[in-house]
Amino acid sequence: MNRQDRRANSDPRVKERNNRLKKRALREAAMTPKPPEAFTRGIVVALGPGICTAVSHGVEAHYRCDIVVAPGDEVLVENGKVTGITPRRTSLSRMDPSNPNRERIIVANIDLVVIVASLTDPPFRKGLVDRYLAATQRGGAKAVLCVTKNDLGGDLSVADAYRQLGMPVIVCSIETGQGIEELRGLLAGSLSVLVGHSGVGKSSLTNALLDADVAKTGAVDEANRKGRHTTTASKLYQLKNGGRIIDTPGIRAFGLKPMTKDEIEAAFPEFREFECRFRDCSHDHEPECGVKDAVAQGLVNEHRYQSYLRLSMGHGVNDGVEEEA
Ligand SMILES: Nc1nc2c(ncn2[C@@H]2O[C@H](COP(=O)(O)OP(=O)(O)O)[C@@H](O)[C@H]2O)c(=O)[nH]1
Ligand SMILES: [Mg+2]
Ligand SMILES: [Zn+2]
Repeated sequence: MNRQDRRANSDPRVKERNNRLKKRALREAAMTPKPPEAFTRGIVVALGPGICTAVSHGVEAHYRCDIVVAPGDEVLVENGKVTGITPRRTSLSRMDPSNPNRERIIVANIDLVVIVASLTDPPFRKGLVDRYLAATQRGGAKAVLCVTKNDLGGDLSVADAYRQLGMPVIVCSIETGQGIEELRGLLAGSLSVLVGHSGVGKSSLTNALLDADVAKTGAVDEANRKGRHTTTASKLYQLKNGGRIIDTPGIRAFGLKPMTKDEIEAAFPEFREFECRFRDCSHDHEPECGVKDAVAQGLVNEHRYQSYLRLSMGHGVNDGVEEEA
């Protein structure tokens, strides 16, 4: 500071003017849009090769990403690149088809797994529903069964076994609008994922729930009565009621990594009330098995018991039905 400046600084009028200028500069700085923050957190809504799309502070943007993330993950972004994941509250995984002991994460941090299954076209696959249910249980989320295409007819009693488990069951049709409002209500305020065989109507439900035509849907292939693969990647959508849903593509086969005895027991809670002669009864070949008796008396659903046997034998892959065209 030279002598002249010092003199000017001590002048009260100059001081006042300087103060005014400083205040104005501060006001202007506060109003100027800031450059994107170097560090931010976002929620993954979709994935692409080497990139992920995430929403951060209400803004959707693409970020470079070379770590394994899934829709629903909360990620840390540094300078346009995903560098970390917040520990997952829940997840839904399936077996890696090329390595039965490895898991592939489908979605993260979901509150609810909506298992979508049509009554007919394609037919209701109980084994698949039971595997999704076991995977949901394992991943820590809650499950809902959504029976679709009720306008096409079919036997609604397939859902009875699930109602008996205390699982919410919603019967829907996008043709008549049945069940859509009920489903929307159930999803309010939660993060949910729609899973199920391709062609059952997951993307159609997504569109109906959003009241918009955003998810691609496809006609069921007439030749083999299997849904055509139309959704190619999972995507997270925001509902008006604060709910968020993730639409997932059809998968070739929904396999489960071999389950532990505890995980299997947790997945079949309806067996618990029946007593067996042997403490460690596998409910398979042992005499005086309460579970087998319960099945014979119709107290435990036969197909649930068959699903249990397949899973406890480590056969978590499919139920002898080719799952996907
Ligand atoms: N009749 C009838 N058809 C439906 C219903 N929901 C979906 N579909 C049809 O089923 C086909 C597959 O639907 P899509 O939503 O693509 O199934 P996704 O593969 O599970 O996503 C499409 O042709 C839909 O129009 C329904 O409630 N009733
Ligand atoms: Mg789809
Ligand atoms: Zn037993």
